[in-house]
Formats: sequence, C-alpha cells, structure tokens
Amino acid sequence: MARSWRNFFRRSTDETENQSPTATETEGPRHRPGNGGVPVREDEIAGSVAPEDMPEASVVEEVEIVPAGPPREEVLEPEEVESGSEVVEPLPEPTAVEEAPDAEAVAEEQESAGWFGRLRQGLTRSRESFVGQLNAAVAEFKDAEDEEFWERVEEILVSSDVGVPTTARLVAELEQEALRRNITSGAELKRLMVEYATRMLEGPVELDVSHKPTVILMVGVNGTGKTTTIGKLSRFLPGTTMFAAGDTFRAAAIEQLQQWGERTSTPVIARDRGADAAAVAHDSIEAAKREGTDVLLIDTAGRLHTKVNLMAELDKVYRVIGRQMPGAPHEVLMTVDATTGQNGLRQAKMFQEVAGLTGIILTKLDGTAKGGIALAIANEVGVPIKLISVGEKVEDLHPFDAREFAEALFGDL
Ligand SMILES: Nc1nc2c(ncn2[C@@H]2O[C@H](COP(=O)(O)OP(=O)(O)OP(=O)(O)O)[C@@H](O)[C@H]2O)c(=O)[nH]1
Ligand SMILES: [Mg+2]
Repeated sequence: MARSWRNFFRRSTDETENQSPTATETEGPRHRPGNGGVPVREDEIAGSVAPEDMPEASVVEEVEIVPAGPPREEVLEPEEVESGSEVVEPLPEPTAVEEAPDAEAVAEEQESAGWFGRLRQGLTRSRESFVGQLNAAVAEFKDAEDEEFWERVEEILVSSDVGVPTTARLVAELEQEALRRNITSGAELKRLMVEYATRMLEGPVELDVSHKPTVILMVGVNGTGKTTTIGKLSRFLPGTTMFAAGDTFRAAAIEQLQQWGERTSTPVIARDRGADAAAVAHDSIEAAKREGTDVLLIDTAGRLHTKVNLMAELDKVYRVIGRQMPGAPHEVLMTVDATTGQNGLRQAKMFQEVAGLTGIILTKLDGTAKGGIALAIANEVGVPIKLISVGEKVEDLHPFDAREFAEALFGDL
C-alpha cells in the first residue's frame, strides 16, 4: 500500500515527536551553509548578518506580488550558464502542464490507479537492465556459500548506480543473513533483499509544516526539477501557499514559477531578473507573515556548483531567512535527478555538507535505467528521501515509501 499524502505532513511538533530531526522554532536554525550541519545559535546567526546583507526597503527594487494572473509578456532569451569549470547546457523551456486537478482527486487517483504499478512502470528500463539481470542471477541461486554468486550480485548493483560502498554493505549483510538463515531458494533470497533494501531506504519522510509560515527552501543543480516540484507540491500542501521566485539568475525562471502560480492559484513574490535572491527571500517571508500564509516555498537558482560558490550563494539567503524568521528555513529540500546516477550522489553529498538538507526529492525516476541511486543516497548521504517524481504532471509526485520502492526494484522473481 502506497504511503498516503494524508499522513505525510507533520502539522504539530508533538504529533510525531522523536520521529523527525527537524528543529523546532525555539531551537533556532539548525543548519547554515558552510558549517557542515553543525547547530548554530540564533544570536550567533543574528549577530553574523552584516548590515549590508539586509535589504533595506528604501534601496531595493519594487516588490512584485503576482496573484494568479496572466504571465508577463516579455520572454528572456535562454543563455548558456557557466560555473566552476563546467559548462551547463541551457534548459529547455518549461513544458506546458495540464490544468492542475483538485489535490484530493489527484490523491485518490494515485491510490486507485495503483501507485506501485506507476512506479514500476517508471522503473521499466531499470527492471530490464537491473532487475532483469538480478532475476537471472537469483534464479540460479542455491547456496549462500557460493562466492561467485555474491560477486555477480555485486557487479549488478554497482553497475546500477548503487555504487561501491553501498553495494559492499548491502551484499555483506545479505550474505551473512542468508548464511545464518540457511537460505537455499531464490524466492526467499529476494524477500531478504527487499527487507534489507527497505531497511536501508527507511527514514523520516514527513514534511514539517507545523510553523506559520512554514518556510521550505528548494535547492539543487540546474534542471533537476526544483521549480516543477514546487508547483506540484503546492497542490498537496495543507492550507495556503505562496511561492518566492528566488531564482533570479536563469532566463525565464521567474515566468516559469509564475505559470505554476497561475495554475495552482498561488501568489508569487518576485523581483526582476538579476535581483538579489536573498532580497526576494526577505520580501517573501514578510509577505507570507502579512498574508497569514501557511507554507512559503522558495525557489533557488540551479547551477553546477563548486563548494565555494555554492556556499557563498546560499549563505546570504540562509542568513536573511534565519534573521527574518528564527528557525527558518524549516525544510531544505534538494531535488536530485535520478538519471544522473552517481553524479547525483556527489551533488547530494556536497549540498548536504553546505546546505544542511532535511530531505531529498528523487526526480525523473521515469527516465532512469538504474533506480539504484536511491540506495546510495539513503546509505551515503544521511538525508531521508521524502518524495519521488516519475513524470512532469502533478500526480507524478508522491511521498517516498521505502518498502514500495524496494519492491519495485527487487520485487518479483
Ligand atoms: N520526465 C520527468 N521530467 C521531469 C520530472 N521532474 C521535472 N521534470 C522536467 O525537468 C525539466 C526541468 O525541471 P525544472 O523544474 O525546470 O528544474 P529546475 O531544477 O527548476 O531547473 P533550473 O531552474 O534550471 O535550476 C522540466 O522540463 C520538467 O518538466 C520528472 O519526474 N520526470
Ligand atoms: Mg527552476
């Protein structure tokens, strides 16, 4: 049974105490860039904000609150983005997305259409390459003492983006347990695989929306699905939402978020392209407080980053948000494109070090031949996967369910 949206949102801090590592407001901001996730005191943060970091009302450009209305007419030319030593291809223009249906109806459709089937469909190519190979190997399994068998499993896992350290851990645990239980059938071994993969993938998936406003910062490299996910997620969030166009860098990024604002009837806080992202964050928290908004979703610019420029970029945004609302951002979610494999794992590690993530959203699982990246992320990054996306539509976003995912990967024989 798929994890439902209904119990995905944590609305009050005592409901699921001890289940989530997220700090409460009174504890102050838990992370900030550059400190490797080390807790920082509120006074330390407040004291560290240089006056020039704080946008003054008199010097900043006009804030634009865009209610659900027609998108702006001017279309900015796409440009090539360069950062660090890597050149990033410009993104394709945002694809038109159908009118967003009612969230309740979407949730029902997801459940009735069998989300599990949808996920498996998404991992089809993965099932052919990864699961197909694994099934072939496991079909021959007879004896847990057969070293060649375990080597073959290792090879398959490593080539499916599970990566060396995670594969080594998983196979060592499986081998030990298969020997201990004296497993001699492939079907039994498959069940054991699902059990161990589930255990590895499990984490606190709930999204903390207990604050008013709850501030969610979306981060990740370019093209991984930040903006799209903000739009989709807003359909499921309880209460009122607001978007902040913190990506002031990429051409058409503001318009893309405004289109989502229109589709989902969500107000969008924006400034002009090239404006200071921290100033947009500042404006949006002010506006969310003023309007009594429940959840504020802040988009950020996606670039391929070196650690140093990522830190520099996020540091100011964090400090301004934390100063404006102690304890915020309450969730820092990173989108990771599952099709980028081990590269996505490296990105997640770097962002975790620098940005203090509270959750990962694994996107584009519909396009990967190697869903094993989820295992590597769960095991090596230490941040729970909270959501997965298997397509561009609203109903393609879903709360992550460890068992379901493990079954889709290792499921049948
Ligand atoms: N197939 C598929 N496409 C997706 C998924 N999620 C997002 N996309 C598409 O990926 C493209 C990039 O998504 P965006 O949301 O613009 O990515 P972004 O991270 O905001 O990119 P930047 O603004 O450049 O940093 C868009 O065309 C999305 O529709 C998914 O789960 N599956
Ligand atoms: Mg974007």
